Order: sequence, then structure tokens, then C-alpha cells
Amino acid sequence: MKPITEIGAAVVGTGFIGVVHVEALRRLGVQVHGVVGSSRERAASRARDLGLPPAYESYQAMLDDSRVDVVHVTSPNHLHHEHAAAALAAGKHVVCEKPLAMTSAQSAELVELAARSGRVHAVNFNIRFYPVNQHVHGLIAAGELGEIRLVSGHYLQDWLLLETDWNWRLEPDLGGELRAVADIGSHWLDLTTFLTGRRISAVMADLSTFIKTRRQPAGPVETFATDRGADSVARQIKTEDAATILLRYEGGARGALTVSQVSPGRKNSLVFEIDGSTAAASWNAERPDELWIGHRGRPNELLLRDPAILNEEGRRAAGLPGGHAEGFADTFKALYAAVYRAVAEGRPGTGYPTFADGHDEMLVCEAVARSSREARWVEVERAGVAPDPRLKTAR
Ligand code: SOE
Repeated sequence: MKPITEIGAAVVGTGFIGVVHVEALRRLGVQVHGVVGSSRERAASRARDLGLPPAYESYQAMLDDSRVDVVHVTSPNHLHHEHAAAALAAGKHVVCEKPLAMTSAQSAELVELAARSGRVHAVNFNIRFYPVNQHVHGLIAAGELGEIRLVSGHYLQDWLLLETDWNWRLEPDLGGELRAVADIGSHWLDLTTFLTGRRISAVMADLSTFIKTRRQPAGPVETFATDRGADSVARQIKTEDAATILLRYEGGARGALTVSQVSPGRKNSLVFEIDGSTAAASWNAERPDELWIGHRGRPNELLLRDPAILNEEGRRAAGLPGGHAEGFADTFKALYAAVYRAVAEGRPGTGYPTFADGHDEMLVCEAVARSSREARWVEVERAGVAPDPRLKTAR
């Protein structure tokens, strides 16, 4: 077993999420040997900002560095398949940002390559790792909510509200056919599947593109960036700003989800409510230490994250005592603590989202796109995908 402080990592992608990956790894004691950027200038600038060694000259130069055991892929979506496949071929473990790939054909190939490699493979569904969400997973698994019936909620942001807001995700060639659903809807869909232990079996989706013409600034624009140059060109947009989706989960539960990146005032508002036959649980990512628990016949409860009263799963993900708020960046540390336990053993482990979860998300997203195109319910096509032993549906 390799001590975590002797495990080396590299991060490809120097946007805001790449920085979150680097900082979370450093907090765990992992040796971050460098970053790879879309241009040498951006990579050099980010390496300096982060106090890292000079950035790698290329992706291949990073793969050739024998000190690097784990590659974190945070490049734009269209490069995920290429970067993850090359890292596995080079004998590296891989943590890949969501969505895992641009199509389910690509993600299926990555699942196969990862299985053959014997390496650890993870997808960055970090929202699972808020301690309160790990606690909810334990509550549901222990039957504390009863039989799960309804799953509702939303994931709303406003960073693409203006026609002058721009990001590579707007372009299908770089981000994929789906934008808001693949980028943030995937978090909500994965989270509710993880929490309930039930996969999504069918969807009825309605995608909307409200802003059909946007102004693309000259030069690259970072996610959530607000500073942009004066000169820009008009571009026709086809990817969705928002989606309203009805869901059917295996086992009979029903769901309803709203996804939007054009909701004024909602900065990163992921909300779920899970209604069971005996109790309910509700959570809001903008108040992550709080869990609302609903009852009939007794007072409802508001649990404030405190490791002393969380279950084992919740305690394992918590890094601070009660009252010391834990947030978005802390979930990356908790996720990587689980992933790097497996890396230290040198083989895939449990307790974190894998390429299989990323592939399942691609299948659900493709069903969403088809359902909206054809205006009908669409089953999630899982032909050839083995049941997942971690989920109830496998029983
Ligand atoms: C932009 O929508 C974004 O950075 C997503 O890409 C992340 O996955 C999400 O956690 C926050 O918002």
C-alpha cells in the first residue's frame, strides 16, 4: 500500500474546476506534479498562480512523467475520451470530470478500457460527497424514509442568462449535443440515483433554448467568468438553456426535474426532495450543512451537519466539526479521499463514482435528448450493461 503523500497526480485543464482539483489534492497530501493547459501561456500562468512547477509542455509529456500515478481530466468535454483513454493506456489511474464523454459509445469504450487496465477510474460526481448527502444515502439504505415514491427538485444557475454570456459549453462540437442537462443536470440525476439506490428507467423531457443568438467574445472565456472584451460576433445557439424532465426510476418511484442556466439569482442551486412512505428528506446545495427531514404525525426536523450525529457514511465525508461550514471545494477532498484509498491499494475500490456511473449518465442524457426531439417517453437503453451490484435494482 502506497502512502498518499507518495502518490503523484497531474491535472489537465486549467479552468476554475481544474484549480479546485489541484487544491483538494494538496489538502490530502498528494504530490501534484503539474498541470497541462489548452495553451502554454495559460498553463504557465496557472502554474505560477498555484505555486506549481512549470506546466508540462504537452499532454504526452505529462504521461511520460513516471512520478504521475493519477491523471485528473478537467479539459473541455470533447477531449475527455481522448485524454482518459490515453492516460489509461499509459498505465495511469484516472479521475475524469463529468460528463465522462461526448456520446455513450465513447463512454462505453472508456468503461471497457478501464476494466481491462486494472487501474482506478472515477467520475467527478462530487455532489454526492457533501457529508449530509452521504448521511441521506445511509438513511435511505437503512429504510428510514420507507419505500421511495417521489424525487423532485431542480438545478438552477444564472451564469448564462445574458446574450453576452459565453462559454465553450454553448458549442455542441466542444460540449456535446446537450449543454445544461449534461453539465449540471447530470449531477442531479446521478445524485438522486446514488441516494435512492435506483437507476432512472425512462424520461419525458422538454428542452428549451430561450437565447437563440449570443455574442461570442474574441478569445477564451473561463466558466463563470464575467470579464469579457468589447469585440464579439453573433452566434446562433442550438444547445438548451433549460430543461423540464419527468422521470421514472427502477422500482416504481417517479421524479420531476428542472434544469436551467438562465435563472436570475440562482448561482448554483441544486435542490432535491425525496418523499418516502414514512418520511422525506430535502437538501439545497446553497445551504449544504442543513438537511430538512419531513414527518407525518410528529414535528419535522432540521439537521445541522454535525459529525457527532451523522451516520457512519456522513461522518466519513465530514472534515470539520459541526457549525464549521463545509462547502463545494470540501466535497472534492472527500471524493478524492475515497478514490485515493483505492489508488494507494493499486486497484479499483468502492465508495466513489466510477466510469460505469459516468456511462450510465450518458445513457440517461441520450434518452433525454431523444425524448425531447420525439416528444415522447423514452426508455433508458442499457442493453449489454450489467446490473450494478451497488444499487437496489440489482437484487
Ligand atoms: C458550470 O455549470 C459548473 O462549473 C459545472 O460544470 C460544475 O460541474 C458544477 O459543479 C458547478 O457549475
